[in-house]
Amino acid sequence: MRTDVSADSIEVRPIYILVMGLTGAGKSTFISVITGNDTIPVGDAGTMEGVTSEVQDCTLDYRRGEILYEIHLIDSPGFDDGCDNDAEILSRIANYINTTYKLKQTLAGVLYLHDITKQRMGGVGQRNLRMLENMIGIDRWNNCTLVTTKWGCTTDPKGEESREETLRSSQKYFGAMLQNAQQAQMARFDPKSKGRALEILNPLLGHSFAPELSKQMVDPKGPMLPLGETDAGKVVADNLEELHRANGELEKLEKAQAILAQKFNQKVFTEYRQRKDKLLQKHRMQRAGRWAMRAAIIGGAVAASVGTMGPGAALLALEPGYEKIASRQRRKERAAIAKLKQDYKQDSAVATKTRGGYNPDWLEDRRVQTMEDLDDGYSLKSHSTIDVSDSEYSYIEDDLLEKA
Ligand SMILES: Nc1nc2c(ncn2[C@@H]2O[C@H](COP(=O)(O)OP(=O)(O)OP(=O)(O)O)[C@@H](O)[C@H]2O)c(=O)[nH]1
Ligand SMILES: [Mg+2]
Repeated sequence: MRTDVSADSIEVRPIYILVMGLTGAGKSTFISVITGNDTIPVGDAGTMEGVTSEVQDCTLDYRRGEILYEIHLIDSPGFDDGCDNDAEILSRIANYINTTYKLKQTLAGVLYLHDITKQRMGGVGQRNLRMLENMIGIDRWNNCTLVTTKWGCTTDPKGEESREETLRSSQKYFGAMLQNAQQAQMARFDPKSKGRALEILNPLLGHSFAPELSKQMVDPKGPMLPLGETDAGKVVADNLEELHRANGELEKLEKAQAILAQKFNQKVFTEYRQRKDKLLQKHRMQRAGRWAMRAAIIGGAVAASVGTMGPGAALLALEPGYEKIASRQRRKERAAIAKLKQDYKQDSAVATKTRGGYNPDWLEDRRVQTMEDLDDGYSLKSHSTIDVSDSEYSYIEDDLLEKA
């Protein structure tokens, strides 16, 4: 079914998919299963270890026809019952998606994970859903997939089915998003099947949208609101006031209010982007210099030995001494990028008064698109590769080709 595709004709397309949900819903598990990356920590129910506290980016290369999707799955910290930190979690997610938006990177979709074994969805779950709805924006809900997890983990399969039906039909739960003109999708996650997990991602691959939260916070044509005045932020802010009235914990309230008062810090963003561009330009020139040097070495060696050794001489001609220098230079370049990222994280944490700061992944150079570029010192971290043509997932591609 599959036709051969040459390396030249493949287009690399980086896209971002945000994974959200309450703590323990299975976000990290989903990402670990789909990327095959078993180093991602997942929660241990007993000890609370493995809880994700920072926004994290895990990349999966997924080829469909002539497009190589570089899918960035963004693992986010889960909202939980202690609502004191709702503001902090929302601000970390906001910082990530706002940066993605500012860099014109493609946000393809949001997966919202929900644990089907939960007997009921309490206040925190419902608040989280309202925040999600407002964060995306009503006319963009088709970019969201509501994914239920932990199927078969109770002794009552009928109960699981009936909870799914309640989620689907009630306006309090998923109903609003599913019965909208731009409707969200619903899916089930099975950790035993990577193939089916990929099918959850498939419909989102061609999407690209601007979340309402970023339109309200960072779009220069928009109102440039602080977090707490955006529609999503208001859900948190209103709840904080209620909490305060109920148990009057002033210190926590003030901390959360400070976070909600935060605006996207344009100054730090612009300054670091300029510094990054300068650094990468320098590295690109060094890289060009390295290749020129190699060409010179090969040229000289070929001229000297091709007569005696034949045309294969070029392959033997790379000067090992020079490669040591080149590799030292590449190491220095990597260290400089790592330092810049670290500084950015720290400075943005100070500027926005949040723990963690902005996710430094925007410093990765999206213009680096070929394997040669990657080999030559630019790091795109934690890559997992699935070539659908060579694996058990090939049926997905066949299926799509049939539909095309
Ligand atoms: N059987 C089964 N277990 C699951 C499934 N999804 C998650 N788990 C388990 O549920 C626990 C919590 O999963 P995590 O992936 O850490 O949840 P999370 O959403 O990342 O949680 P936070 O990082 O705290 O926000 C882990 O022990 C997982 O092994 C599922 O679909 N089936
Ligand atoms: Mg997690």
